Amino acid sequence: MGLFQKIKDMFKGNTTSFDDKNEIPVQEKEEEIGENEEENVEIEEEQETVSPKKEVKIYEKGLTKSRKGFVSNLMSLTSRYSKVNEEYFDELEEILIMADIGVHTVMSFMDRLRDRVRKEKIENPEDLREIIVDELFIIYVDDSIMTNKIHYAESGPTVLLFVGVNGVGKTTTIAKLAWKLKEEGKKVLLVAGDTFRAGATKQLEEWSQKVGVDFVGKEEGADPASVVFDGLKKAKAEDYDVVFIDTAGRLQNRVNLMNELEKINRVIAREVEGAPHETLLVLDATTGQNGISQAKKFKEITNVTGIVLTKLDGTAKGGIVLAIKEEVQLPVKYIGLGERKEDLQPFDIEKYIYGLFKDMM
Ligand SMILES: Nc1nc2c(ncn2[C@@H]2O[C@H](COP(=O)(O)OP(=O)(O)OP(=O)(O)O)[C@@H](O)[C@H]2O)c(=O)[nH]1
Ligand SMILES: [Mg+2]
Repeated sequence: MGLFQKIKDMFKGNTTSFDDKNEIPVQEKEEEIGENEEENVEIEEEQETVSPKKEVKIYEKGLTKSRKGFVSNLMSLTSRYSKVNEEYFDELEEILIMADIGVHTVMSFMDRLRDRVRKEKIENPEDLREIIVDELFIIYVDDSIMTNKIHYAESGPTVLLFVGVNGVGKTTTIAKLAWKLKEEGKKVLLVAGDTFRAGATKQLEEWSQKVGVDFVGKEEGADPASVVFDGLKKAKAEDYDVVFIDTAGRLQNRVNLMNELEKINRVIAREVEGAPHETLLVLDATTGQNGISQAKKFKEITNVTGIVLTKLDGTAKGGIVLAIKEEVQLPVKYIGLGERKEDLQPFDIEKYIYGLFKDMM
């Protein structure tokens, strides 16, 4: 069975794989992280529990823009052509490139698709819908290296370092994930390693209060490595499970950024063996190819172990996940599908494909 069919069976009108017995009660209703709450009414009413079924809904809702953009272009292409021909292929190629999928991925995909069309003698574009989804994503699904699992320390605190350029969503991602882990019963500490931008430390402190976790920070302009040192000392002395380190996105130049990350990493490695356990690069999905080049640069200056792709709810393109896979070769571990704390989700390729292509299924 193809991937498309498998995912369709998993999610579409099939309640057995997501029945309510899997639901985990949330102790109490928390204050929402997001500000534009009117738009969220539909899901919010059902937010009493966090279940796989609700996670699928968050994917569906967060990918609405991409469905209306990328996927509806794809569907209209199928309905405009009665026969698969050269013009059809040209248009398909253009739609995929416009969807941020990345030129290399699109080219090799087009080759495979043409091959299948020839071999299987496919003439009707309708018959290509499933094949397109299968061929686009099969590499991702089959690749076990692309795990979304966070690497936790076997003993002592797990240290998660967050890096990325300014405005991509580092601080809010930390808040969302800190909330999630706290709800799972972990003792969480936030460390304000961004002492560069005015107000950055205060912003993280406010988040720590909102989501109900602890915080370590110093005054603006303090040495970030010394804040990290203080944070890790506290984490070890008071048995924290997870330490989140926020860093500055905006430094005068690349050399400064590199030096600062090196210094922070030295302190982390010295204080906690095997740390940082993850260095998560935060990318803004709405920046497309620019995000890809940020990832390449960060990979050169520090040991990035995974990607958090934010603001997927804000893009009509939806294909950047594939470009990251092809051009950056790092796993996407979390995705941001909106501004509420529940909207940060572990990246799951099957839910993602369903959220994107459900109208075709
Ligand atoms: N719609 C949407 N907005 C998001 C998401 N993630 C973050 N944002 C918004 O992006 C903006 C910037 O987020 P921050 O967390 O402050 O970004 P940052 O990387 O810490 O920025 P600097 O501290 O300036 O480097 C905020 O308004 C967030 O609410 C997401 O998944 N979806
Ligand atoms: Mg920040």
